[in-house]
Amino acid sequence: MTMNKLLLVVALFMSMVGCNSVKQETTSAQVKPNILLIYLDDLGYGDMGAYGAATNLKTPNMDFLADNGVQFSNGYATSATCTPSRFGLITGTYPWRNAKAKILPGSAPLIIDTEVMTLPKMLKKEGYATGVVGKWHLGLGDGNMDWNKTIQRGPNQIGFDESYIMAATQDRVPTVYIDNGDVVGLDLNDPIQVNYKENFEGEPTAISNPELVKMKWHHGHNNSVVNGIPRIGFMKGGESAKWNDYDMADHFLVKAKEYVKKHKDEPFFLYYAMQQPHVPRTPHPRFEGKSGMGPRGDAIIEADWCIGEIMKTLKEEGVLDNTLVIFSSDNGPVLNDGYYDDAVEKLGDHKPTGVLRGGKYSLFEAGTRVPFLTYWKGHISPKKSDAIVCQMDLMTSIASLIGSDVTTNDSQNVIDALLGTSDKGREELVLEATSRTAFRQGDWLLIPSYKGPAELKKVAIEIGNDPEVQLYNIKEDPSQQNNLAKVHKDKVSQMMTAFTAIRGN
Ligand code: NG6
Ligand code: CA
Repeated sequence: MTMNKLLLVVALFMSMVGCNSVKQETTSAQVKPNILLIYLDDLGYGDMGAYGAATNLKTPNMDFLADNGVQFSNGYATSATCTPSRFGLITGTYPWRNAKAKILPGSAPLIIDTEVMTLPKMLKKEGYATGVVGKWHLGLGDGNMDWNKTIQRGPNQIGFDESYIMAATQDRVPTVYIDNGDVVGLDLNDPIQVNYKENFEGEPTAISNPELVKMKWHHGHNNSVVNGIPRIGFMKGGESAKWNDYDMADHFLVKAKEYVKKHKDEPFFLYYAMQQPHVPRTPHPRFEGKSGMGPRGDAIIEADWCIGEIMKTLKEEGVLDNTLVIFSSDNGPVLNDGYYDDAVEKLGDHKPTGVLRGGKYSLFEAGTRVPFLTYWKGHISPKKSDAIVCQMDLMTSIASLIGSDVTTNDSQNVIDALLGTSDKGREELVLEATSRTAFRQGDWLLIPSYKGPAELKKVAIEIGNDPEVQLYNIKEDPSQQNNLAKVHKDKVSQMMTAFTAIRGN
């Protein structure tokens, strides 16, 4: 080789290396976006403007994400109740595989094995800062919980570097915030005790002391009374640590904003698990009357405002175009979930389930089909997508986006659908509701025969039980009015086989 040729080869090599490193830099900058997962509690398929909410239920910030991102019409939670849905979201595994993934009391131990891979662990492995702010409801501790010591098993042991949470739900004790395992504002001279079986001697309850109750209970919710709101479970002590229900949204928002500010210079994952519009609905007084639908509507408007604020923070901190925002809800809607709060009386013509049948707790579509949005400024083009996607898929999908090979048997890679570059989502999905399962395949939904009441009377929701097998074409019949099981017997048996193959029984 002549000197000139050698120089040329070296120059070419250098330029290739140079190019490559530049390219790599850009690519790695592009493929490690921050992830902001905004997760509501009991927001229904029809509970926001872009999904057809009544016009007085104004949700401009949620609608912004829908109008400028991908709005899914077939986005699913894994379950029609909270704990199992969150289990699916965090572990990428069907919740019905874990017998403990049921609505948990506030005293339940952590139901996620600290050894298994999780969404936050996968992100941590890829260099992300990981944080959760808001509702947890996946259990804490090991069954012998002492709330007065640092909690040893919780979000920080399954992949979150930082956590600021409530243990279970707003209607369950203990009614305190927990900051990285420590109860916030606790006075150790007034220790907290929690019991879900029996009351502590001499402590008032909603039954013994009805005069303490400001928000009346309809069913359940008649144990300890905190801030005039009767709860599920008994709690003693911890007076200085008790939260203010009406400040809760503001409180979590401050924590979420602080998290973004603290981690804006590194890739971060923030799981912002909002408490609205789950009961007890306690929007801050400045939102009172805003929806004309009572506290449930006002709480949704409050949640929408919070979303606007966190989006503003992303912008102000200069990370908006490097943040993939994912928005969804843990299960479908319910009106009366145990308190008299006008949710039924003031509903007007609003339809929380949209066109869908059922609601929270239901195997019908409104149990698990929820608003599902992705937004990433400059990277996602606005689109309406009919692809079937499930929250459980976030683990494998985000892994593939950021160059991790983590996956699970159940979590599928639907990243192209999530980014709006493909219309192809899942082919099949098993749906769960209060320990029963149904099967979606393409446009079809199969609900096996289940004994038990057709309707949960107290919440006035049809939960999908029928001694007859049910088969619906939910593309043509989204409201599930025509059971076609007798007409399409072959379809039933073909789907039953595929369903059983996944369920394993
Ligand atoms: C139910 C509660 C309901 C709600 C739900 C959990 C009663 C009678 N009902 O048991 O109010 O707390 O559990 O909701 O206690 S979830 O969204 O967290 O799954
Ligand atoms: Ca819920």
